Amino acid sequence: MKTRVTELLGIEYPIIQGGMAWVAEQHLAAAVANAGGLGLLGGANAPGEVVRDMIRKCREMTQKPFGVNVMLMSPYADDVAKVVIEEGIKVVTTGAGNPAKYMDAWKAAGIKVIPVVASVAHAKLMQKAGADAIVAEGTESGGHIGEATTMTLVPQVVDAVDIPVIAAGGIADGRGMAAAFMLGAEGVQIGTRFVASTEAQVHDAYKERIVASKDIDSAVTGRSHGHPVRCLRNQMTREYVKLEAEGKTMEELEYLTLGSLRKAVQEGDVQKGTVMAGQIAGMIHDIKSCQEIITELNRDCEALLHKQW
Ligand code: TUI
Repeated sequence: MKTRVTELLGIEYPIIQGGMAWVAEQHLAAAVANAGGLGLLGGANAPGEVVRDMIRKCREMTQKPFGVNVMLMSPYADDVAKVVIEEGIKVVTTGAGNPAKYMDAWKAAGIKVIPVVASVAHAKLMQKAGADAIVAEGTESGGHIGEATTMTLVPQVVDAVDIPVIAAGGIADGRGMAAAFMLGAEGVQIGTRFVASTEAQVHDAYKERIVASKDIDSAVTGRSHGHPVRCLRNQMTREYVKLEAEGKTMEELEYLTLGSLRKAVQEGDVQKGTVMAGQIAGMIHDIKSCQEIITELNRDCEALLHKQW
């Protein structure tokens, strides 16, 4: 499947791995890259030097292209924005904000810039600012989310911009990928399916929580203070949502989520930790290699796109 996205990124399949905080490190990004997709390292809240180290380690694990996701709410976003240039990274995706202030420097360094957006207005703004492509991320996604669903957001963004659109949120198999193409996307960004992969350096308890989850097992914390985050229901989300309903402020609730993603990813505390995952977790029943995931996605997507109805 050749699209403007495979051309732009020099990859075999139009599949991008999400730049997930604490999850998208060198083992996962290199495995996705080696399987023909675009691997991404997640800058998350890490200092620039930590990201530099991940980039160098990833280079030792793959000859294929990979990128870095710059999480714009990070206190280290400015540092990470510089590190990607210094390290000669060719693709940057951004999340949780507006990357306009970095755009000129990144473009001058020959970086392909792909902002992740959750609205048509932000997509248009990003095209105007010089973005090379856009990830339109629906509210089905895990982590920090917007309001629109993938089904409604993707075609509206496709109509609003000329640059290629990559669909994200709720995609984990060939059916979802084919559906995204039907909506006009030229690539897909996939997160949760890659968390439940053999290569992801994520505690087994986290992967098993995804495998065990059902369709309505996710919850959104932080809606009341404008920072909605989707994760799998547990002791933490129950407590959080209850206190939110009682009108507690973001500051008063912070103790519940401080370091909680790391606690879930690294220590496997899936009760008190934050188990970020998308709504499609309910459809994931096994842990597979990135190679298997990517091969099956493409095979099943292509079969559907060629099917005679
Ligand atoms: O960024 C994401 N997903 C994330 S970031 C993250 S780390 C985190 N952890 C705890 C709390 C908050 C963040 C976990 N998951 N996805 C991309 C995305 N970007 N989704 C929504 C947006 C977005 C939202 C508002 C992009 C832009 C925006 O505003 C634009 C503006 O002009 O500021």
